[in-house]
Amino acid sequence: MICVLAGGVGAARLLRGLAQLVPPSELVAIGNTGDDLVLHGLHVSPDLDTVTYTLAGLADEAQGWGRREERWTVMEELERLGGQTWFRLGDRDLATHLYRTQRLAEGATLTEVTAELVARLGAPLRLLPMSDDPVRTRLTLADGREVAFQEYFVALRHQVPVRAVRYLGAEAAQPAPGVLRAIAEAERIVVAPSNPILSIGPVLAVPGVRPALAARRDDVVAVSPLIGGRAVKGPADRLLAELGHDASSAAVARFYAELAGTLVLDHQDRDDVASVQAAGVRAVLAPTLMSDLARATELARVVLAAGPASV
Ligand code: GDP
Ligand code: FO1
Ligand code: CA
Repeated sequence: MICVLAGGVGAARLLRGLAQLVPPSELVAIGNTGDDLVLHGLHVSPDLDTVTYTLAGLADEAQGWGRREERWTVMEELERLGGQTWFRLGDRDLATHLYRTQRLAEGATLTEVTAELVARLGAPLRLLPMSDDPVRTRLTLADGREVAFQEYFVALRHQVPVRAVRYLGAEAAQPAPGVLRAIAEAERIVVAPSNPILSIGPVLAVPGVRPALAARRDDVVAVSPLIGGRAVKGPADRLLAELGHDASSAAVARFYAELAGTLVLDHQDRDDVASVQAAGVRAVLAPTLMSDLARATELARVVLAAGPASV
């Protein structure tokens, strides 16, 4: 079994490659829920949905979120009413949030609802939310104001400097059923090339996850989300710099050094190899840009072969 710590797009791309090589029952992703929000009374889980839609072949991959062949009837009418339309929920996507919210109201756990959505939409993996308890990523801006994740990411278009990040609720959260067992039993644990602070940070903040990974450090392979010191998309490079790390794959290695024995980094970052090794992390160079399924599958192969024992 292969276990993947997952955010949104960066994780979804690698998981699609892994799904070409690993049967669905043997591919387990632990998904970030720090991005979750309640809007119009609906529970929205953007990263869980990005993974589910991408693996089911239903994602709008150009946009990076939501469904392809989407329609916007509800948002258009809501706009006419003067309702909240800053966070756009397409008609097809809305069905997911209606379903999730209703099942949660009936007493189902997020773990159960996520498994139902994955099965019904036909995504070839097991997807576990990191926790069934609420954990919410919050950012303190340079001006001292604290905002919720989606206010930073969508309303402010992540164009504002950040002074600090915290994961509200994390201390009191329990790992979802199956999370610690997946980490303990996996042949290989992969930290996806997701935003270390905004996507992987919340997963690591759930009590028990860090020690479980540290105990498997030799079998943990992280993939750097930076290529040539820059994020492929989104604010990962800027955030790392603002929070006192470098914007480099070497800094990503240091960030994960206690948990990951190996870092896969792009050939463009070959000058970082010595610094990665100085952090006590094995460095594996590979092409890491997953611009299509073939390239994602090649990177998935590298990830399975990296580390002390290939799987
Ligand atoms: P989000 O939750 O949708 O923002 O997505 P993630 O946190 O999972 O992924 C965002 C990160 O993925 C960014 O830092 C990107 O640099 C990284 N990323 C996206 N595509 C690729 C890729 O093809 N290769 C690598 N190495 N990183 C990628
Ligand atoms: N991102 C945006 O930039 N604008 C949106 O209107 C928006 C809506 C949206 C709806 C459902 C969903 O699952 C994701 C959505 N996202 C939107 C992406 C969301 O902000 C993600 O959390 C980011 O990609 C970061 O992970
Ligand atoms: Ca995310």
